Amino acid sequence: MLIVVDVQNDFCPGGALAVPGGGEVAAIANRLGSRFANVVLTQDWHPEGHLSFASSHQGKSPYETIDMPYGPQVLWPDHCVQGTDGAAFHADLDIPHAAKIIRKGFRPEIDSYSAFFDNDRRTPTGLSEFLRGRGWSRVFLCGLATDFCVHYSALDARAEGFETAVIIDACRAIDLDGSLSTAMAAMDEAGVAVIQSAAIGNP
Ligand code: VGL
Ligand code: ZN
Repeated sequence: MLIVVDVQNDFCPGGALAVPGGGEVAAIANRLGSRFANVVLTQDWHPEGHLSFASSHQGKSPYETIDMPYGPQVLWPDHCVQGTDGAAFHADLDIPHAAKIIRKGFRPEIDSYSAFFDNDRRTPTGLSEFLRGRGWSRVFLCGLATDFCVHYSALDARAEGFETAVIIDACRAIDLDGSLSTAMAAMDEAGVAVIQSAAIGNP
């Protein structure tokens, strides 16, 4: 099955937290989506004033890191606020047979990069149970951003016992202070396969 991570306007050029080349992922994800019978989409979905926003912390600027009770947290520009155009999926994303949309990051005081758990690593989104309930043991990931939500989703997929592959040419990265190389090393270490979309035949 395929998980398409956060292909939303705010992560695409013109958006509040634009990922370089982010918009290119929509068409690639559509092509991939047509090869998979089973697809889940994720959607970053923050309330106004979310604690991952720099604007919620006096004197702090976007891309600074602070300590939260659950560990270090990068502060972001306000993005993917529930119900806004920035939180909507990119207009080109077209995978009508996607069976489920996992919304994440909706608790005001905690971020959620992963499609499986909030950043405290404790609160599940329910995705593992959904996948297991259908007997799916292998997940492929694509989307935004390689070094944040794709990365953490891939690590959690492995930790939850799923065979996991990231389709790297169908992802784009933020790359903040070396975060992309850190993410690639962590995924390698965890046993996440990194593949090209050309390798997808009939999964
Ligand atoms: C993401 C930063 C903040 C992502 C979400 O989708 O990778 N990154 N919220
Ligand atoms: Zn976010």
